[in-house]
Amino acid sequence: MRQYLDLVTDVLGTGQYKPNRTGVDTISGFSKHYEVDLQEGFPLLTTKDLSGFRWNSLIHELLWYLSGEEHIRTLREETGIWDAWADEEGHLDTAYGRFWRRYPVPEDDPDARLPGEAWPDDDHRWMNDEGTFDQLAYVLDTLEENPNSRRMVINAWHPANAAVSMLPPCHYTFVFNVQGDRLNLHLTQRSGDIALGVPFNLAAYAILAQVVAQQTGFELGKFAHTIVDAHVYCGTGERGAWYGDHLDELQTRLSDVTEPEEYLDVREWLLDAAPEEADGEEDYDHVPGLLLQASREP
Ligand code: UFP
Repeated sequence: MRQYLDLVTDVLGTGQYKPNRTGVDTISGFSKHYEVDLQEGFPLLTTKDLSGFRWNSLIHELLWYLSGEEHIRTLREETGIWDAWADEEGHLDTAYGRFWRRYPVPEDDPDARLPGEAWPDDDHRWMNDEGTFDQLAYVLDTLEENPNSRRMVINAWHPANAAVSMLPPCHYTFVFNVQGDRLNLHLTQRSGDIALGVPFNLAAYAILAQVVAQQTGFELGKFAHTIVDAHVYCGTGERGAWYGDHLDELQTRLSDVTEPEEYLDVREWLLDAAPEEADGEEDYDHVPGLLLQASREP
């Protein structure tokens, strides 16, 4: 994908050396942005191995976000990618889906809710029984009822949680935007590991855009991605040698490719990775079922 390779070239060419909390130093650039037209195909990086179990992890991680679960008890049967961050019972504090589907709302008491502030009532259609807010339901309904809205934001960032979390969300907010009959998605990421994290992040949100477009009847539009601190780990620093060096790998990826890459057809893989019990059955409610539904349509 040309845009990814341009991102790598840009950061390596213009970025600055930057130590950070990990003990492995980076070459880092500020506010990097690219866009991909999803109608031209799926932005899967053919220079990065996203096949097999990695693809499977990606799909299950996305299903997990959509489920709204704050624990990984189901997810860890499929992939170990979040195991290191969770406790024995499977709880972890970087639970994107928990905020997507069940964002905390101040309780109905005078101290938490200031006079004049607007909050939905407990029986409001986007409130869950436990008094949390379903951002995804809000967006899906708004796409149907008022698609010109400029407020279709889903936010995984909770400042108080983020301040004490071991790993606050990296891809922390995204916005749907309709232009004509096309549905676009813009993702903002505060911190992006270009070699390791970003290929997965962009693939996951491209799938999400695809399934939401199919569910709501829009044509697929663009995926746009802004990365505030876009970095490449360069294998120096106190833990550098242990962690390794992404520079060599990225240089190989750059030199391998002379033409914009071909997109791969992911439909077959989606079907392979889909859990059987999610086959349109009721145990998966409306939204997690999206991915399946989308992957089965022609
Ligand atoms: N990172 C990503 N994408 C992700 C994820 C993590 O690029 O989806 F979960 C990288 C970014 C950064 C590190 O290199 O993980 C998180 O560190 P920090 O919180 O210090 O930014």
